[in-house]
Amino acid sequence: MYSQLYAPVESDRGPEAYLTSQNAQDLELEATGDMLRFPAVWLRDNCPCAECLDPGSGQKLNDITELPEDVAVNAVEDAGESVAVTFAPDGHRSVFSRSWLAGHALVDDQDGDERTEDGKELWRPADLNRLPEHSWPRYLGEPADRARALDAVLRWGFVLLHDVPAEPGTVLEVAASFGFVRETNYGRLFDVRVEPRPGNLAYTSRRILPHTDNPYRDPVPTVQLLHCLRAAEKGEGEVGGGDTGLVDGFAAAAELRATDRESFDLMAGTPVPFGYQDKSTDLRASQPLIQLSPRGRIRGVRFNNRSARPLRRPYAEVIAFYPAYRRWAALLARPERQLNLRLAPGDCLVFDNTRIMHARTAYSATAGRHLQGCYADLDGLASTLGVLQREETP
Ligand code: OGA
Ligand code: NM2
Ligand code: ZN
Ligand code: ZN
Repeated sequence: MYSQLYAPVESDRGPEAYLTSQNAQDLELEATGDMLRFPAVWLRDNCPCAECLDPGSGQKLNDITELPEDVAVNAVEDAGESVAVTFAPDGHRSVFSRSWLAGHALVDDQDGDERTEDGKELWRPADLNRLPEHSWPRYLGEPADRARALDAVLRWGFVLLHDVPAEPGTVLEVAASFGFVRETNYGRLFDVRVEPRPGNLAYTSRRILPHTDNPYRDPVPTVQLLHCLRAAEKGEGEVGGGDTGLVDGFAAAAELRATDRESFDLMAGTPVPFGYQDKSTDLRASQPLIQLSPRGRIRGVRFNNRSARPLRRPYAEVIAFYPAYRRWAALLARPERQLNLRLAPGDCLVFDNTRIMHARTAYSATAGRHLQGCYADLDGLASTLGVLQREETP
């Protein structure tokens, strides 16, 4: 049908859009200096006409099984800002804006997933020029400040909010400012303080090593909030332990991959059972300690020795797993990876529970320390940020 390699088609602006003779199904066009190529079936599936996209909701109406299997680009009219494509065999016509096409160019082999390490700034404490910290009244009052704070959670994995009134229940207002509380067996919110009969080591004054919460849930809550109502006191206003540590699990996993590929592969490839049981709860989930995306990029970490259950794998796998697990834990525990903070009353940490491990030092059981926490999710947080950014750049 097309004898030349590139046949300019019905363009009054010079040969900018082409059908290729090698594959007459494709559209090739120049946009912002690049030659882009789109398969006919892809174009047809993404047709923005009112028959294919519901104009009110913007949702797709078509069904892939109803598109002609031999769909091909039959003609192209390049009007500069927009490009009209007529398809064979049924003559359907679609008009795409050039900027939309440029913004949706096919990419090389990537996940296109901002949740992986590719969407993050990996850190050690020494890399943080300043802490991502914001004042709650300003966060509430100024959308641009709120956007920066939420962006910090996605980019760095955490944000520290100050001046959140140290009143019980306020942590729920913080969660509601960017998303939806994820209620769990611990309630909509939980009190972290010394309890007489603790069902979880969190409710003691023991030290807790770096971990992620609720590894025995699937899916895990992806955001955690910890709001300090009362810091540990030694008496006379002196601080008495209960300091917080944060570790970037993605940065640590990237180091494990770079320095000890075998251990990394074992952490990414071995499902580990986790569980939590009390009189009204029996939660179990089995997932690897390092979760990878379909393209093999780091996408999540789960680490919580308290809640790990006996590994039941073939003998040789168990033998191989333990040294790798020990190396991964040792890497996570390196002091130069841990950011140490001391939460004061009114401070509220918001962090990515699929990436940031948190820890606390021991404190005296009579120190009066009291935090309130709750869980939420990253998708809602990212949505709130997306809307704020839409308002910033109309
Ligand atoms: C927890 C926890 C942190 C703290 O409850 O899981 O990590 O600072 N607590 O008490
Ligand atoms: N608490 C604080 O995930 C865990 O088991 C860690 C969670 C009890 C809600 C503690
Ligand atoms: Zn259409
Ligand atoms: Zn915890």
